[in-house]
Amino acid sequence: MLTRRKALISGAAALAGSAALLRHGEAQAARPGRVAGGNHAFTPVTMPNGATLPWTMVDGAKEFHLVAEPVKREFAPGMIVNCWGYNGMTPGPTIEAVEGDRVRLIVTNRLPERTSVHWHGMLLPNGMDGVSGLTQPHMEPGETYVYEFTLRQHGTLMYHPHSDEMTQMAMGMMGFFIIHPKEGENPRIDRDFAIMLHEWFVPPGAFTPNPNVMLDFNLFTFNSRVWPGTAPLVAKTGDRVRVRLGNLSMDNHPIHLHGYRFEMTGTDGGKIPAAARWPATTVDVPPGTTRDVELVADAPGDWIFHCHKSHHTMNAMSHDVPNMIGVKQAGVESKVRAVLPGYMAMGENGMGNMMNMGQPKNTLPMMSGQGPFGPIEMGGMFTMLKVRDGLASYDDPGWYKHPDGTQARKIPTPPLPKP
Ligand SMILES: [Cu+2]
Repeated sequence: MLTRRKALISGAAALAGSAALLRHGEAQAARPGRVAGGNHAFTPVTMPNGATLPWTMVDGAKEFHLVAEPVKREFAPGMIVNCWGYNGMTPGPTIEAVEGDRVRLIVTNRLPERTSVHWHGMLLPNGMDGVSGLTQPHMEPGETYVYEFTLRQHGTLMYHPHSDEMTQMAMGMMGFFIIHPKEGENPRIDRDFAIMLHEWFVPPGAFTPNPNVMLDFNLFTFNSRVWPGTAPLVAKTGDRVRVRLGNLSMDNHPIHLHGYRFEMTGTDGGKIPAAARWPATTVDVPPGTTRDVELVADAPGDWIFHCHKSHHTMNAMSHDVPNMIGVKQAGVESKVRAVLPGYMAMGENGMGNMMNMGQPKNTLPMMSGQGPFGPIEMGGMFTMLKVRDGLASYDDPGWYKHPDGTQARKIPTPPLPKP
């Protein structure tokens, strides 16, 4: 029999398990295509490497179940991290509803410490705000609390604990709460993605993040995955694409897309009026906010989408390495090896070829990922928008085939002045 937790893990599993989990009414789960939310059509949100939370209609409210608990998360093949999250995952499953809906959120605490859930950005009765000690008692291990309110807004909102926040958020406890506008979308959205940005310090060789770190993080994630473990965002040529970005980490993340201009169309406060938008290629997402950007996918290709802080596209980053760029190290290696067997002189010509050095167990290379033309030399907050003509499905279409005459090519080096 499916356990309840497994039933909540993925869209497919949720559908299969919903009969066991749900007692009354209809089940709603993430699936491709257009679905009805109340009387209003909307395109369901796609959580790359994540899932959407199913609900049942009970006594006039959409009822959602969240379980706060320790979870194991694979950041990329080769690295498993001991995190905390909801329903077996970090970020927790996306809650999706429509403006005007009544929602009931039933939360059980299976953590080793007390918690609460705060509904970030929500217009709600003060007693539903989830601030432990102020608006409710702490939710002790084993206890269940229910939150219930009517959605009076739309936009990209979030949920996270308001109880030992420093530990619980550093361990991965956060999720999206997405509210679609009741009047629908105009223009309509064809692909609607949600990506939670986060940062972690997992000492090399360790399995558990250290929540005491304030600035010097070494892993930077999209939906708690790092490149090359991040799923691509796939769209058909002509699709209108929205990407919703949420940030509950300690830093801002300037997220940049290649090959396109986009507009920021919403925040955790809702839609931005059309007259207030401007074109850009990078959107900065400060801590404690969400940003929605939209574009029309009119340029086929594999376009990278990444944080523009270059240390945030590295894995297992260590910041106390001496800078050896331009330092002549000829002869150094053999001399040092006499006293330190196995010493490698490195970094003289940059660090791009250092991706395959040996590392401690459960530690990813700093940069990795193989592309069609060689190593991509990235990590962390990095994925791709893959746009193709006439796609039959939104599965990963593989690498882009560049039409003749549209790709950089090698030519003989022309004579240059002497350096
Ligand atoms: Cu960043």
